[in-house]
Amino acid sequence: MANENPQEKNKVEVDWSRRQFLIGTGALTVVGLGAMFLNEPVAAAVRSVFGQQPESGPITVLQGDYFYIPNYMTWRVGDQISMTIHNTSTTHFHEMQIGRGFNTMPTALQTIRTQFAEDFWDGVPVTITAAQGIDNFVTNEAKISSDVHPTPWLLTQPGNGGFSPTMKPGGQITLSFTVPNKPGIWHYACFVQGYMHWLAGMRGTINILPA
Ligand SMILES: [Cu+2]
Repeated sequence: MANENPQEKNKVEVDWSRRQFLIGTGALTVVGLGAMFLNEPVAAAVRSVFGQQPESGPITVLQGDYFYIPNYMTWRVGDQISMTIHNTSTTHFHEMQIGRGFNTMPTALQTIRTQFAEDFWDGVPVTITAAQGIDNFVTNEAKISSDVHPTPWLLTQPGNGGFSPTMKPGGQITLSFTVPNKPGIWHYACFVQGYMHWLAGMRGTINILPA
């Protein structure tokens, strides 16, 4: 009963392969455009079409003047993450706050976004497993379980901004944590030199999926 015609079988496989090739080429083209322009509407369209697997385990976030790579991440509640933040700049200090909303400060010229209004790290246990070239570290309401004393850097407490390490050029830090039950869209940003780094594009988005 089975179709034993080798030519017919071969034809089907060729068609299937060509179809896969065309889909793959199209995906690469669109992803390439999204990466080239780092254009949020394009990037969002790429993600909606092709989906995004949650990152977990060891991940690296590179800081530059003035951007993050990646500028979009997907995490899942309960996942264990070991995030290394590396400042690749040779000239500038950079930080990475994660939060939602903005605290703003009106000035004569414009409203300055000074930090996030809601700190993602509030109440989150965090372990620092490696650090070098840190300028200062704001713990805010995160629960730092690693021994950060004596500090090779300036450690500052709540009231000085959201949880954030600020890296000197070339500096890096590794933070280990379990993604807390805070699903939804969060943002990360560098507020060093005020609004300027954020305005220049030093920001990203984290989509946290429910467990
Ligand atoms: Cu910066």
